[in-house]
Amino acid sequence: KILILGACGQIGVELTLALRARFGDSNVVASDLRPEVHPLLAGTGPYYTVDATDIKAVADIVNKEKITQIYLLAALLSATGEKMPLKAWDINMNSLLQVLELGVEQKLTKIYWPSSIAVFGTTTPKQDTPQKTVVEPTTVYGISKYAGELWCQYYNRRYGLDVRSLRYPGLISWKSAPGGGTTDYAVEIYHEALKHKAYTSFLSENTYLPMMYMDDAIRGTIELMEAPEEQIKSRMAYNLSAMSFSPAEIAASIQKHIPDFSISYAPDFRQAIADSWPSSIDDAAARADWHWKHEFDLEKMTAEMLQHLSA
Ligand code: VAH
Repeated sequence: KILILGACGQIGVELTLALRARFGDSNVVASDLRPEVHPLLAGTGPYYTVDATDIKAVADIVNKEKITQIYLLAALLSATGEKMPLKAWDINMNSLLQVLELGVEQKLTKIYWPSSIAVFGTTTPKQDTPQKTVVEPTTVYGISKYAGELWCQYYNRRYGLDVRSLRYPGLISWKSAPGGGTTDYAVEIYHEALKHKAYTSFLSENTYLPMMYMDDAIRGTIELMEAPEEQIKSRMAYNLSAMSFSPAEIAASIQKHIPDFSISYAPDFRQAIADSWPSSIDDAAARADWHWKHEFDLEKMTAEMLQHLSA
């Protein structure tokens, strides 16, 4: 039975839906800070309001629901993290450390914890960033994600805990809204294109970033978690990649559907965060170890996003 912490977030909603479709609604327990469950999850399975850093409350759910796996998605992302560094560190790290400890105590069979390409910094090779390279994160979010990867590897080596992780690129989804990320422009742009046929990007036009459609990210997560343990060669997070594009390129892909859509640029504090990240990622390890392959490119994603958002 799976417990999802942070089930109402951008990834959480989609992962909860996908796991419930796979294992049955009652076998996937959703939880988040908010008192009301996300509308898309309402009535489809158990929900608890819980703070992922309150390990006693989390342990109570684990015992009550006989949980055997935890997916810990609760976190403050890059842009929010820069506004409240110590809170971001506290939420991102204390939730993880307590869940890892609980995993050992309760002998959980598997734990999932997302990392991000945000672990890479300005000293990392920017193109085709390898799985193993210089990793010097410059945001609190990136620092917490890399530190978290090292803790996951520690708990696997020391206690044999089967904890797995992925370095997600920017994720684009329509079912759930992103929150506090630097790549969120790539979600906002579709909503604005349909509403106003115009969008002002907070990243400059040639800011190339690794990106992925949410369907690919969810499928990759489930494929990673279901891979036989002996295929998991890295207990740091796996690089995961699909495509890279810039605001100018995503705007051009939208203009193929909405010819009079226009984009303007007003870079803000998030530009410096984006500039510290790679432009493209080498995910050869994921492709070799557990046969990862992406399915959505920019054109296919834009068609899907506009179709679903205008339905
Ligand atoms: C963020 N969406 O912008 C997240 C992600 C690589 C970006 O980690 O912070």
